[in-house]
Amino acid sequence: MKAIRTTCAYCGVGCGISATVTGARSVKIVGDKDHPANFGKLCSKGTHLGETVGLEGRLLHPMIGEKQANWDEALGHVAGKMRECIAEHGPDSVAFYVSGQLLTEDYYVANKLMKGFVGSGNIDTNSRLCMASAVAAHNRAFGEDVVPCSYDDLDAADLILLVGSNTAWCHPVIWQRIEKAREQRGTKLVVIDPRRTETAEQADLHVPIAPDGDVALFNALLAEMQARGLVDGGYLANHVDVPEGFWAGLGGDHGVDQAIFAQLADLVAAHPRMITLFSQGANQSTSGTDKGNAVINLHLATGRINHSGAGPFSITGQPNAMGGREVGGLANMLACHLGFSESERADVAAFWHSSDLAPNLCSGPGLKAVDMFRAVHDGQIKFLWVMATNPAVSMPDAGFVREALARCPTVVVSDVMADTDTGRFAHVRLPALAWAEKDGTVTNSERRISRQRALFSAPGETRADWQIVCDVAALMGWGEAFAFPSAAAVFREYAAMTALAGKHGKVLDLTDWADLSEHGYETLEPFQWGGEYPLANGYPTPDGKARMIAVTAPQVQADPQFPLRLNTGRYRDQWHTMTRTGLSPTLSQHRREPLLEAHPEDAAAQGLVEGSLARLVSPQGSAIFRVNITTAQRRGEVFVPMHWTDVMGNGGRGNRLPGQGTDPISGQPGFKNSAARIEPVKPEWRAFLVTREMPEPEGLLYWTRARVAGGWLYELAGDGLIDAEALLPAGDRMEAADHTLGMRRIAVRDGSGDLAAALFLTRSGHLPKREWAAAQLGLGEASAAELLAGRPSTPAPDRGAIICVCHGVGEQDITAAACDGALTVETIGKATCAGTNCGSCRPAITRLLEAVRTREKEPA
Ligand SMILES: Nc1nc2c(c(=O)[nH]1)N[C@H]1C(S)=C(S)[C@@H](COP(=O)(O)OP(=O)(O)OC[C@H]3O[C@@H](n4cnc5c(=O)[nH]c(N)nc54)[C@H](O)[C@@H]3O)O[C@H]1N2
Ligand SMILES: Nc1nc2c(c(=O)[nH]1)N[C@H]1C(S)=C(S)[C@@H](COP(=O)(O)OP(=O)(O)OC[C@H]3O[C@@H](n4cnc5c(=O)[nH]c(N)nc54)[C@H](O)[C@@H]3O)O[C@H]1N2
Ligand code: SF4
Ligand SMILES: [Mo]
Repeated sequence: MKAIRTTCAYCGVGCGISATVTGARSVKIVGDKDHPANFGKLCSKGTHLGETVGLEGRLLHPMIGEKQANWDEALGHVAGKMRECIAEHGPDSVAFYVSGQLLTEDYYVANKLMKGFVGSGNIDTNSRLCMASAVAAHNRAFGEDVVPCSYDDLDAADLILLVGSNTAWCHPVIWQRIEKAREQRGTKLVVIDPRRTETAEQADLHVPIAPDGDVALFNALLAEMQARGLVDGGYLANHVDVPEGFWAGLGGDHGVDQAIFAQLADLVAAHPRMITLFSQGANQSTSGTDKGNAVINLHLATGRINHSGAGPFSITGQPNAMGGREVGGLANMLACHLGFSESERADVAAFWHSSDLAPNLCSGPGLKAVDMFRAVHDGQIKFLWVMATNPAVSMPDAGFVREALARCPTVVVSDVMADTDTGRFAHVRLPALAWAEKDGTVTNSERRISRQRALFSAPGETRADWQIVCDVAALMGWGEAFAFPSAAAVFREYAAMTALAGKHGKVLDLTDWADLSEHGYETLEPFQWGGEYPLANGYPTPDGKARMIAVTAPQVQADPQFPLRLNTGRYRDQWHTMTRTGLSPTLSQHRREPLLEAHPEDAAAQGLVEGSLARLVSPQGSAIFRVNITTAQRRGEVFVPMHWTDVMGNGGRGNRLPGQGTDPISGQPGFKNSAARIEPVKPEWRAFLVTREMPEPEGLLYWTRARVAGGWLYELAGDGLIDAEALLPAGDRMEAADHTLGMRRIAVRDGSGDLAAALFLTRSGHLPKREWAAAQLGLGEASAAELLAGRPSTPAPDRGAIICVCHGVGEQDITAAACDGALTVETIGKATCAGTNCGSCRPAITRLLEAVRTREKEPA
């Protein structure tokens, strides 16, 4: 079998993969040693992509309502509704909500259809929730959305500041690169994050900043550099426009502990080769654009930009967040980094021929995501097409978004999965090709364009996203402009169109690829547009100078009803709304449940103990989580994951809570700093269920499910009696109960005597070990007595939480090895194999080793 080179489905690092197909739907995945983004490395998510390529849960046929339809019916329905809507209510009654998980080719045709032919600006993307503030900051400072750094700069920097980035979990291969640089050349690392994440734990300095304290901190740092004489007057004079009164406006309280601030300032002063990597702690804020500019100001003022090892580096989240920005998928851009001026519009109209086919080029920007869903809610938008994103989960105030979807006369969803929270609101569902089936290009954080290549043929009736859009466009009567014979043809047109960007003074330029042949596209090697330092020859502004932007710290208004600040984000091994990673037993081990992380004093104030349940309440809604008490949280702040959905449970749905507040410039929601409070939840009973089937529990206070090998593990809690019938499959049933303890255990075997399900309930006591119970699924020898006793007759050693998912190594295994003298990540690797494959767990191992060392130092 020949290996096929492709690009990872997940994050914006954009790692190259070498994939060898090993069966009808199976594939062996290794890192591509020749790919300049990862040089052969992959994190846990990339490594386990093979577990997500099966057809379980896939949407394989077009659906109108709950009825399977053929493509002609489904496309006819979509085009018919869209035509009706435009005719009756005008083009702005139609909207597309798309995604950084579309390929550039998909994005290009969707944008062309909406802005060039439907004639509305109403196409926005989930990048609004992700990158919009960085985009706006780039536009303000540089005149164009251009990232001025490359990954190589991480190897060349002497100091790396991470602002609002949990790099070790969310960009693990960049993290490994940073670690290597630290090892090899002593690069210093600072993490600016309110939480002490695994990333922060590894840093030379952790700055536990107050939520949204970044603008004040960076202003203060810049003032400090000025006071120390480190501002680069020559660079400013030649290359930067500084607004009047700028320096006087830098004052103000930064709120960071003075000693920590002094250490930070010393590090920044001592290391001119400095990279500031920023991510969602910066972008997802009502002051996100200002944060980006505060970071960029520091780099411009000190001349730390456009040369090796220096620059402000916004890293992207999704595999093609950058490609979407390039083609113009954001509502406030037209196409190819162009805006809506008369001359830009005229050139775009001429290029797309929309002027003669349909005189329809949109007249200005469309609605940004949050406003778009408001317009759906209030009935202005009557036709919404969602592609490759799950807004019923991932938008802020998701309860409101669900109401909007429920009210919308036509909701079309293109997805790869049959059952998603957003799909449940769809009138039409269109089956798209998934990763490993689709062909096209993605652009990563460093502007590098790589191919995703198909490994398998299209299952069922699935079609490429770009093809689906072109099919609808053809039915609308615009076929001539959408008659692309291949993904390569779309790419060529897009590459040719970037000539317009050049004409209007932009840096984006792919015209060298405008004549790429089919073969050239097939064999395309990863390439970086703009080169390493695309802004080194002047900024794309009228005077060629960058702009410093005066920014001031935001004011926070305390709400006594909701005294806590709610922060949200990601887990190491889950991807967003879990539609794919949630199917992997390996990846599901790291965190099986959505945790509410709270400081010990905040937990104690509500009488919450570790592992209990708590209700998190905001003005928008509430959700129940498992409590995790940790000093990694600052007092007064709590953290929950964004991942859990209706499909995965009724607990942990974090996105019901953040409000609709957005950054006034970028329109990006402030996901990381909402008002909230916590309340204890005291269910009468707790239970868990291991089962080969997938029941949908009803009427419970709390339930979540997680994938395990051979089935699912459910956590359950409720009041009154449990409806065991509704949860358990038919079969040979054995039951044990102890009414004084309020204990109930039920095991169900199938016709061949194998364990099909087991339910364990308690009202006051302990529950058996989940790992052990889950491992009995499907086993014939699982003895009824053992199961009903709730423990194996020969107990296996307790391995604790799984730390290394690749090799299945538990916390206890690592601690035991450490006590035997393996006190480095390397020797732990030799002793247990942990951390020797993808390396994603190495920060967690370091943390355990720290704990063992601290324990050893304590007097017995
Ligand atoms: N495992 C995994 N990796 C992923 C993804 C995933 O779903 N799972 N998604 C991908 C995507 S699309 C994205 S956008 C990236 C996101 O990658 P990251 O931005 O690294 O991830 P987050 O967990 O959203 O948030 C980062 C950190 O910002 C901190 N923060 C919160 N408020 C503030 C603040 O006011 N100031 C500062 N300085 N920090 C703050 C949070 O505590 C959090 O630790 O990850 C990508 N990679
Ligand atoms: N509270 C909170 N909320 C957040 C964030 C946060 O930090 N906190 N982060 C925000 C950020 S940065 C992001 S990027 C968003 C992500 O949020 P979403 O984009 O909503 O999350 P995903 O689960 O990635 O959704 C992708 C959907 O597309 C489907 N899909 C996958 N591949 C394809 C394909 O090739 N074609 C089609 N048509 N469909 C496909 C998947 O099955 C899934 O339903 O969440 C945002 N929401
Ligand atoms: S860091 Fe991990 S998730 Fe991101 S692209 Fe690389 S392998 Fe994929
Ligand atoms: Mo993102």
